[in-house]
Amino acid sequence: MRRRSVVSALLLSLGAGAAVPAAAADPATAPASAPAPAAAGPRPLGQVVPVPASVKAAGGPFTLAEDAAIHVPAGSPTATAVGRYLADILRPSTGYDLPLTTSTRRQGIVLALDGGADTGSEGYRLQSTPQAVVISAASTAGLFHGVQTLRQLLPAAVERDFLQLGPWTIAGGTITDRPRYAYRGAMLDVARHFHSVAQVERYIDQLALYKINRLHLHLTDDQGWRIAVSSRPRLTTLGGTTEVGGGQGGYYTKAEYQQLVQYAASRYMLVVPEIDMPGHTNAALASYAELNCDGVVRAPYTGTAVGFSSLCVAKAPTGAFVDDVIREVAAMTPGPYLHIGGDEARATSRVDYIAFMDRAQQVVARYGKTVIGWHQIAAAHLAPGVIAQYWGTKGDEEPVAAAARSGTRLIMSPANHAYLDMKYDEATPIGKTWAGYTEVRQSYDWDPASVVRGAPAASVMGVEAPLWSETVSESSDIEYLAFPRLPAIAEVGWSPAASHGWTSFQQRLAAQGPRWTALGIGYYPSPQVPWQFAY
Ligand code: TNX
Repeated sequence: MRRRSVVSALLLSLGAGAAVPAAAADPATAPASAPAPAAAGPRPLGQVVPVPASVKAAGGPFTLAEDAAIHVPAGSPTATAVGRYLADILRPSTGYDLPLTTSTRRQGIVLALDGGADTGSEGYRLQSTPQAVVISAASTAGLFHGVQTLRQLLPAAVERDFLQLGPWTIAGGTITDRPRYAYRGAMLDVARHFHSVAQVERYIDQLALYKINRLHLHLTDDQGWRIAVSSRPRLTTLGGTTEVGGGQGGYYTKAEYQQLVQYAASRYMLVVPEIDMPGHTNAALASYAELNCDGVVRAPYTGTAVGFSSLCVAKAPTGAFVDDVIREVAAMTPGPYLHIGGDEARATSRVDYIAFMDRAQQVVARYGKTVIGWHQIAAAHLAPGVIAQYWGTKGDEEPVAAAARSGTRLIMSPANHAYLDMKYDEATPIGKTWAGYTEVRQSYDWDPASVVRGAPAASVMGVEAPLWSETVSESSDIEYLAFPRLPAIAEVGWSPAASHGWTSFQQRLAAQGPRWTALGIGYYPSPQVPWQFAY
């Protein structure tokens, strides 16, 4: 029996409810505005991030009963897995048993694979009535995203991993929701500082709450090579042992990488591996002498400068190396995308850069994958289907616009809005400043369709929030920089353009604070947001 006495639940609940985020307790960083009081009764149906496409309040609320079940469709192991995922979140805090059942009674929590045509391949409908909260979708991805909405409609205390006092009530009505963009990504740089499988999985769980569906891993850079390549063992036994600041680094074995890919898949997230070439390659150049034009092995690098390294484009061993690496990484990648970097290749001549990127595209295609490259790849001859990731700040890069007009698709990561490693302001203890201070409103107020002048809106396939890790080593660093900005970019990627509005977002974001506290996320308490602390 999971239930405990009402008295102990009350005590636990009061203790937890009194908590405030560690960072917010510091008067120097506390928000200027007074914390808003916790609202009485269930939160309004649309008070979630990202804001749903359509919300219609109606009827009485739903309250989760102690003896409720989670109904899943018969014959769908993946939908059952979504039900289990939901039960794992709800059981510790509610203390309820919440058994999974395939009974077709529409009572309690119901997951149904019968979404109408209007929810698309990732959308869902959520109907809340006094009898049941029903999430229906055409796909299990849609059910999973609907579950994230359900979580956010419940009191924040539901995220705690020990018993809390209910009631667990959701306002009545219907949400019909589907994403604006199919590609909604986050990038983690595991090269500058290595991040363990457990750290990446923790971040995946946090990203899932905001309906992010792509995890781009920046696996290689000057300071470290993080993915095992059997045909090139020294990349990891040597190239994997360094990181910024002189720490011990690390790398993923193939089995560990598979574990990450599978964990992400269980959260409906596709891993996009990046092998950054021909620059950002000192870790490879330090592992294999033959990749250097002078044949002399490079010293390992633990600083933070960029733009000094290059594979020797003209040499035959470089071609063989690229083939080996792309072949093995493609084989470890169930998703369609393979990112080949291509940024800041300042130590590669323009002629060599174009020759290299032209060839690398062919290699990726030979192993059955679709190329993504940083937007400098537009200088090369882009093959049909290639995707460019825009990370500029001005939007005036004509080669990128021209490529988009010729059919290249774009992922939007404008550094002055979407870079999670920028400092919030001059007091931010970690992060960089080259794209400017980036407060949460700046992360929110942009439209992916109009970032690059002259690029057709239809060329934009989505957004991505990169987190470079020169100054980031612990999960607490990741979380301080990602929250609250990651949810802002997630909403830009998911919600209809017409729903965009800072005032509404600010209020909905404020209500996320107690949820992050319950999840152990030490967020940046931006003074732009009237944070709620009680839940
Ligand atoms: C630029 S964005 C880089 C990275 C750095 C980052 C720091 C891009 C494609 N390259 O190498 O880590 O700035 O903000």
